[in-house]
Parts: sequence; C-alpha cells; structure tokens
Amino acid sequence: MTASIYRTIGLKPVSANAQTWTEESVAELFELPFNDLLYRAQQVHRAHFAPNEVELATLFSIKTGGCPEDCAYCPQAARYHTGVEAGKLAPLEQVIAAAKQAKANGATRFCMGAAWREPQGRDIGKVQMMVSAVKSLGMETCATLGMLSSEQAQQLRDAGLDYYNHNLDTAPEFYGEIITTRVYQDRLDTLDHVRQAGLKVCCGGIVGMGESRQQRANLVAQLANLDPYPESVPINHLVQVPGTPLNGSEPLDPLEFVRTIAVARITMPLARVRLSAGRREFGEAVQALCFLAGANSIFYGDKLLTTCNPEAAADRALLSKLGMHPLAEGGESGACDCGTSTRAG
Ligand code: SAM
Ligand code: DTB
Ligand code: SF4
Repeated sequence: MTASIYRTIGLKPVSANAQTWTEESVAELFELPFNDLLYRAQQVHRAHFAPNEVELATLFSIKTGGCPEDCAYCPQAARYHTGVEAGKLAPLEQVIAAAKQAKANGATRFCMGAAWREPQGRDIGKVQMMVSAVKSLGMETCATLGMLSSEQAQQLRDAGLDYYNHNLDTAPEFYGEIITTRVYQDRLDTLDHVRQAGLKVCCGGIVGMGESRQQRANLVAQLANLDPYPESVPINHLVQVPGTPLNGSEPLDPLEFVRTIAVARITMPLARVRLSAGRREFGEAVQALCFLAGANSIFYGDKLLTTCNPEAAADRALLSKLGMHPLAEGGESGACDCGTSTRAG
C-alpha cells in the first residue's frame, strides 16, 4: 500500500506488519456506510493483488471425528451427536489420490485437516509423509492438526509444509462461550511456534456464532495485530450442524459477513483473505460482494471437512460469470494496479 492510497482512503500509512489496530479503529470501519467500506476495501485490494484472481484451496480430512474438544460449532467433537463417525488416520495413498484430484481440478493449495486437540506420538511422522508427497506434486501444502509444540512445528516445516492453519475463531472475550477445553493463549502459543519454525500462518475465525459486531471487530483486531499478521485469513461463516450447541443460532445478516471480509482486507492488506466455510448458504450475489470486498481465496471442492461446499462446477461457473480466474500454479501473479510486489500467501 502506498502512502498516497492511504491518503485517498483516509487511513494512516504504515508498514504492513507494524501497525497496531485498536479495537475502536476496527469497529469504526465496521460502522462505515456499506458502499464506503467496500470502496475502501477494493482500493486496498487493487493496490496489492490482481483484482480478478482467486486462489483455489482444497480441503481434505485426514482424520475425521471423535475429537475430545468441545468447540460449540464443530460436528467433529465426540461429545455432540452429529452423525459424524470417528475415523482413523487416512492412508497415505488416499491422501495422494485426493491431492492429485484437487490439482487436476485446478486447486493450487491442498489443506489437510485432522480432528485432533493436538497430534500425538507418531502422528507427526505420518503427516510428514503426507506433506512431502503432496508437495512433490507441485502443490502448496497446508495442515490443520490442532495445537502444536515448537518441535512438532519444526518437524512439519522440515517435511516441506508451507502453511499451518490454526484459527483464533472469535474475540477473546467471547471465546469462553464457544470453547472451554483450551484457552485463547494456547492458540496464540501455537501460532508463535508455527512462526518460529518458519511456517506461513493461516489464521482466521468464524462469524455468525452469536457474537456482537464489536466482538467481530475485536477478532479482526487480534488477527491484524499479530506480528506479522497472517499470510492467509480464512473467514468462516458458521455452518450450523444439527447436534452441535450452536445449531439454531440466529443467522447472521449476509451483509455483515461481507463487512467482515472488507474489514479484514483493509486491516491486513497483503493477506490472502479466504471466503471459507458457509458460503454455500450465501448464493452468488453475496459471494460476488465478498470478492468485491477483497476476498481472493476460496475453499474449492464439493466438501469442506465433513460438510458440503458448493460444487466445483458451480464455482467455476460463478468465477466465469464474474470474469474471475483461478490463481495459476506457482503462486502469486504479483500483478496489481500500483506496481508494488505482493506477499506470498
Ligand atoms: N482440530 C483442529 C483445530 O481445531 O485446530 C483442526 C481442524 S478444525 C475443524 C479447523 C477450523 O474449522 C476451526 O478452527 C473452525 O474455525 C473451523 N470450523 C469447524 N467447524 C466449523 C463450522 N461448523 N462452521 C464454520 N467453521 C468451522
Ligand atoms: C478453516 O478456517 N475452515 C476450514 C479449514 N480452516 C480447516 C474448515 C471448515 C470446516 C467446516 C465444517 C466441516 O466441514 O466439518
Ligand atoms: Fe476438535 Fe478442531 Fe472440531 Fe474443535 S474444531 S472439536 S479441536 S476438530
């Protein structure tokens, strides 16, 4: 972001990783007239990214269900009766086959998710083999396995992992309403271990869990104040699953979701902001607004971890209708309006 653009949009010029966002300043962004907010977000977006390019990331559940944690949104927590069966760790060949399929469909990133509180014993060694195999296909690799020690993070890095996904999920003051089996600081500690190991950070949250607008702003402030802020920021819309405590929550106004994307874009200009879980319920027009607000990544493929995502063919049709195209293999195009380089992410 050049200083001139910050003047244009009324924000102070700062270096990408050194700005502190107060909760008030983020809340002020949320309060802007919708058109003003989207205009600002689009300006920031165009300063750093090719405006019509979107990253396609495919998720694969390497270990489903049976999780000991109590995350109130999650269909994979053993304590809720959601119909998700606890499975074993997927065999390596199955993971490779899924990654090859994802690549053939046009995804450039493959994200492996496990319903663990944290990896145990020999788990990391097995995931290392998956990471190396997927990496050798020429895909970017991401994993989300729960809490990590410094050593585990380093082992994943050594295997060729590019990104580690670990979400803050919500604002610190709302967190206790959603999860009681681990605390916010545990999440921050894992993010530190991931950074120290030289991995790129994928970290975001979920909206639509009954939090207030101020709490949405506080989540974004937490993310934007990580130093440096994450390279990837998944913004999930709660997928309501029968059997979970959050099933039946008051639905979030979709325009409020769009605002959250826009505020994430403005506060984390170089991050890849991912329109993540829960977009199937939105329809095309709201998704188009999310792209206008600066989202430039989606989960792509008919399934997320255990719930449905829009069908890949429908996504291709939507992108085509919008004149958007997938990010090519090999990463960032670097193309943007202002000529500054983009940060991988
Ligand atoms: N077990 C690991 C952990 O929790 O860190 C990794 C997998 S967990 C499923 C990854 C993330 O998925 C969660 O942090 C949460 O943000 C998101 N997620 C899970 N269930 C969701 C739901 N029903 N709606 C939206 N996002 C959800
Ligand atoms: C993230 O932020 N969202 C993804 C990914 N990271 C691992 C997971 C969404 C899960 C949605 C519920 C399910 O399919 O089980
Ligand atoms: Fe377990 Fe992760 Fe689901 Fe929480 S979000 S219950 S840690 S799988």
